[in-house]
Amino acid sequence: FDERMDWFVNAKYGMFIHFGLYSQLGGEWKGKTITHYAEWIQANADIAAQEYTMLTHTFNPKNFDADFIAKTAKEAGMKYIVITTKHHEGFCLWDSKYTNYDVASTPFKRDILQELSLACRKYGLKFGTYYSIIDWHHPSQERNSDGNDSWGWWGEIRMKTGKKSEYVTYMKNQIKELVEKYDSDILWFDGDWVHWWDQKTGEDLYQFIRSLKPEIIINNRVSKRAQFKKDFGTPEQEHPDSSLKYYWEACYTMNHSWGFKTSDTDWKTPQVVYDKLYDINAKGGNLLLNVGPDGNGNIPEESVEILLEVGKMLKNNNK
Ligand code: FUL
Repeated sequence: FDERMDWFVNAKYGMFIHFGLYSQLGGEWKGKTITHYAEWIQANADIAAQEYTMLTHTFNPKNFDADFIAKTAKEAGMKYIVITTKHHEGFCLWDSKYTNYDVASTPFKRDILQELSLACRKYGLKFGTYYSIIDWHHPSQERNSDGNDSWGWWGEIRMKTGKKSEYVTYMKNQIKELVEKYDSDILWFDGDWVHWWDQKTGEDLYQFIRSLKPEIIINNRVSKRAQFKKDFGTPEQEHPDSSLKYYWEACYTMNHSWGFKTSDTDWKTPQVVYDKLYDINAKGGNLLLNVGPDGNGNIPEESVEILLEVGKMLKNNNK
């Protein structure tokens, strides 16, 4: 039992936001719809780094409305929001001192994390930051020429010899920004499966973050998720059928893709979402339910409708 985890356990329900350069493409590249997740399009359509980088010139999600998003989450019965501050593509949604591959170098310029973290405070929501260990843009990493596992070449991206400590320093500097500038309540890591990321490096990073903000909550993908269960487990698009010995949060999409995908219209009904939430909570877990805003910054209407409908159902049942 850990007091630090109190708010998290009581929260039960949160919003995941997948947003990045890929959101502009909606899962399509040069007229073709790509298979699998839209936020993986750089890998799945095998887009050359130079060409992908051009997406910074057109990143201008003018309709991004942090107040609306936080208000919708609140009305939906959610207690926290976790946003992809840097997904595998490496692009940063805040003005980072440590890279130019960030929102400040786009026509949009606005600091998305600043706006969203403030909106969360306004509506009494906790604010969490997703941060990918894998980074397809950082010069320390390169394509694995012999990778042929299920994630493909990019999913097994390799650390260049002698570059690991430089990259870990980059991670620490950026995480310090997330904690100090935006007072992040949850650090949500991802990409722990790459071979060069080991349990020890992850545990050291965990300690480093706790030293910056002792009460912060960190997911288990900070280290190797199969071995490491602190602070909470992260089943993805599935959840255990009974309670567990450790804290956990299941993340789910409302359709299939995390990132915005035009062709992905197979939405779960509000009843299905409600039942999942109920089942997960009954087994002691949280539900982190995803939305993928489009290139203009709009959350798909269907997502908003589902969220608000589930919110009503929760109210009617006094949850
Ligand atoms: C996975 C990622 O590869 C997906 O793109 C998504 O972010 C999901 C929540 O985690 O590991």
